[in-house]
Amino acid sequence: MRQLPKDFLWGGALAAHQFEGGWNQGGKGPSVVDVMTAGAYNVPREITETIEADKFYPNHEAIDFYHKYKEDIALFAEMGLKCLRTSIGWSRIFPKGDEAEPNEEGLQFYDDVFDELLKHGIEPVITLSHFELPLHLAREYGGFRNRKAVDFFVKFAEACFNRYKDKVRYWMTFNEINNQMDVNNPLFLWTNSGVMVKEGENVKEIMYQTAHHELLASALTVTKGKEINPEFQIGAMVSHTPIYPYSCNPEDVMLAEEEMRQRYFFPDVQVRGYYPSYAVKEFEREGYNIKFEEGDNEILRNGTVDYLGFSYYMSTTVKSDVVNDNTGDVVNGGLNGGLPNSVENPYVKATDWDWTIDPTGLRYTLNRFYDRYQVPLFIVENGFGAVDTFEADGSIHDPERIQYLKSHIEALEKAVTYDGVDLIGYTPWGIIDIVSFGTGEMKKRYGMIYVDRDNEGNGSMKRYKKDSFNWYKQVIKTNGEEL
Ligand code: P53
Repeated sequence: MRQLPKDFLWGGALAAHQFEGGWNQGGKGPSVVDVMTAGAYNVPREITETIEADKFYPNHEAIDFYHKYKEDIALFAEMGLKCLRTSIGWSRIFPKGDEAEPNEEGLQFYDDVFDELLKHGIEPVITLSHFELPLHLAREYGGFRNRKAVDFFVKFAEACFNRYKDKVRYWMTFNEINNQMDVNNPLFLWTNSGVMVKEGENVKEIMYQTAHHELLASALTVTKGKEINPEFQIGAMVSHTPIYPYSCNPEDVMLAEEEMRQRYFFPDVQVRGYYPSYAVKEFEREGYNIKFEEGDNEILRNGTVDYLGFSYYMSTTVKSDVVNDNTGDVVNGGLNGGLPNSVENPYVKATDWDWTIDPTGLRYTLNRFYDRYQVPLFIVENGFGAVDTFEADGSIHDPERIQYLKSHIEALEKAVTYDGVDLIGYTPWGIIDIVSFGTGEMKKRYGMIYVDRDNEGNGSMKRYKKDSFNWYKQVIKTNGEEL
């Protein structure tokens, strides 16, 4: 009874900027992440104006997949991955973002990577924009606050669709498009959209204008993609941290319901094809002047997604009579989740980075999404970021990671086999150790493959199998029967 569908896509997930390296090779231009230094727990990453010689930018070399991709893909194949989710670095294809023609060397790199994957029977699952906006578009155009970015993005997407139409079936438009709903941390508008907000500007209004442009870009991309290959499955991608009411106090329940709109706003538009009424009311109430052009509503209606991809790491909890003065955000302390009314949930434990561990929250999420949208779902990120110990004999024992993944797989299996949720696949985050997005650290590791590299960029870059490697191999081999 526990059986998952035979074609269930077991895989692993990565993002170009976090593992490729080769940041200025093959004609690649700098992206918004290439000017981000390393931070740490509660130390934000700095966004510098240009690349400064005396600063360390961990994404520049990352784990050097750019040169090691054959070796790494061989390891993925040994693990038995059926798919690999990664992104196409936008600034590898359009180095500045506004060129007339794409960069052939960049296109060729992904041809080589996809061929290598397909040779091993691994299907590439591709995110078009995973925090890799060309820096030039951010600096010269203001990123997605400028409507011109819509055309630049669609052009980039088209170049990818045309080139890889016979190699890639599953696509996603924007990674975690909803991160920027948390306007308290400038990191998110920058990495999602290449947007900086100046003193005195209304950050919420700018965020919604930016969002509108991205929603249009996403919808136009879906429509274009279907013309190029009707077989394409093009999805949205959101970061989902469900918000629980602290108690059965109706005020707590209603607060959680309202706060959840932060999570639902983007997929509501991308899946249903129109703005939800709570957002229309918010724009009216707050007096936001979001510029719509004629035809925009039609674009949104015509470009709805085929499926919803999402990341799930943790849950958070809110209480109506609490107002936090703490500055916690999603990156540093999932507990606070960027919400003013977050409180500790006494029923769940947390990781060393304060991200709660809540497998039931995954089943809950799958059910709520499926009820709301009735489209296939795809868990494209989930995982346990932790410090690993490299033993003298080259082994890495990571029982806590195995436990985390096992409990989340149990939860998704229940959602599929008991609740009847339509789930395409599961790609745990950072299948090989990579640079953390939130903190820029190397020591916050998610991988089942260890990479010898530290926070300062020292190390041999050699790869080693963790205990979780063989464990996951068995999970895939038995289609999730043996956990
Ligand atoms: P790191 C917050 C909440 C959920 C997912 O994050 C998030 C974030 C932002 O930190 O981001 C995703 O590396 C993102 C990946 C990222 C991964 O989560 O900060 O899509 O790029 O690496 C894990 O531990």
